[in-house]
Amino acid sequence: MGRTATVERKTKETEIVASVDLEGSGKANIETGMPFFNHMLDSFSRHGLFDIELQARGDLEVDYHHTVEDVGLALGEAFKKALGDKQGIRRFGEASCPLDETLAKVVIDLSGRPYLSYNVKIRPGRVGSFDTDLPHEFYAAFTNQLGMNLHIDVIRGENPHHIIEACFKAFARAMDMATGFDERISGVLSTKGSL
Ligand SMILES: [Mn+2]
Repeated sequence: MGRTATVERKTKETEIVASVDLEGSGKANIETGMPFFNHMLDSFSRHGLFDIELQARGDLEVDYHHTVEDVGLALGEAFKKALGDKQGIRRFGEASCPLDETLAKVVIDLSGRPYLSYNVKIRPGRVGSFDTDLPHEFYAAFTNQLGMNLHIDVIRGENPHHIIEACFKAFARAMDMATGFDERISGVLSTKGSL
């Protein structure tokens, strides 16, 4: 049985359709209107081995902020729907990814309780046309909508493109681990019996 979900989000600021397949192979079809953000979401799909289709149209002429945040909400909701009751999944995931001088570490608990700890020192500015503080908005929205505990730590790094990309790759790999099955787990991995 495939774990898939499609989510549509429409507001005065953005219109988003997002589909995810947790049993994918890393195929992505993503258009957000922001080339660098497309590149990061592509990387998330590829390295998490999730199939993701995402079309977002937003008021980019106002600011990228609305669209980045709403893409995070849509993907968080899609992952939540696709995960369902979380039977048999590992629940915890972690990964470290290097990219040249940068080393990023991500730890996830799909606990149902939203909490983001974002420890990323990055110089203010832009990568292409993409503000370096926008990933924080994306992760906050994703965390709140999915209900996960997400810790992101950049252990070292200088280049903003490398820092942001290493975080997305580590996030992808940690999410793949957390959402994946372990055949030794029966039911839901919680002493409470639910997540
Ligand atoms: Mn890159």
